[in-house]
Amino acid sequence: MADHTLAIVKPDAVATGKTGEILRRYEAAGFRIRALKMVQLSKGDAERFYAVHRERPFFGSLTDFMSSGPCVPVCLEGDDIVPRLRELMGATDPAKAAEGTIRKDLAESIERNAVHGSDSNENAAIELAFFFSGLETVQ
Ligand code: FUP
Repeated sequence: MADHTLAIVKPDAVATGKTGEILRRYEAAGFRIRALKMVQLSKGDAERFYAVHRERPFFGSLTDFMSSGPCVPVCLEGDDIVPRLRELMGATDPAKAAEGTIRKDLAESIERNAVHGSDSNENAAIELAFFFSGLETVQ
């Protein structure tokens, strides 16, 4: 069975009109879109989503940014989708991201870094459930 992961087009990329280009790259890589919507997180939503980073110095700034405007969460499906999406995204810091990756080409900074992708199958399941009900996800 194919794997699933959560991608997010973050508020910086939505605000600067890069949503379509990022979705195009997912499809060009052969990933199947199984759910998609636009939402604006509250500060509390962003704090719950990034709870693992609660003790980090950037937590307040990160959650302000993630709740600053609409974002586009996406359920992607494909074999080995978790590591394949991470590769397509590039390193967290766009200055360190490989040529041709989404973050290298489209991200502004380590915080405003255009996209999210789950880092394990376990976290993918948790993060997909945060944004999507079973009804919103096609089989
Ligand atoms: P990633 O999995 O690549 O999104 O990176 P992390 O899970 O390590 O970090 C989650 C988010 O925290 C990043 F997307 C951006 C933010 N962050 C910062 O703002 N500053 C840092 O030094 C590290 C991460």
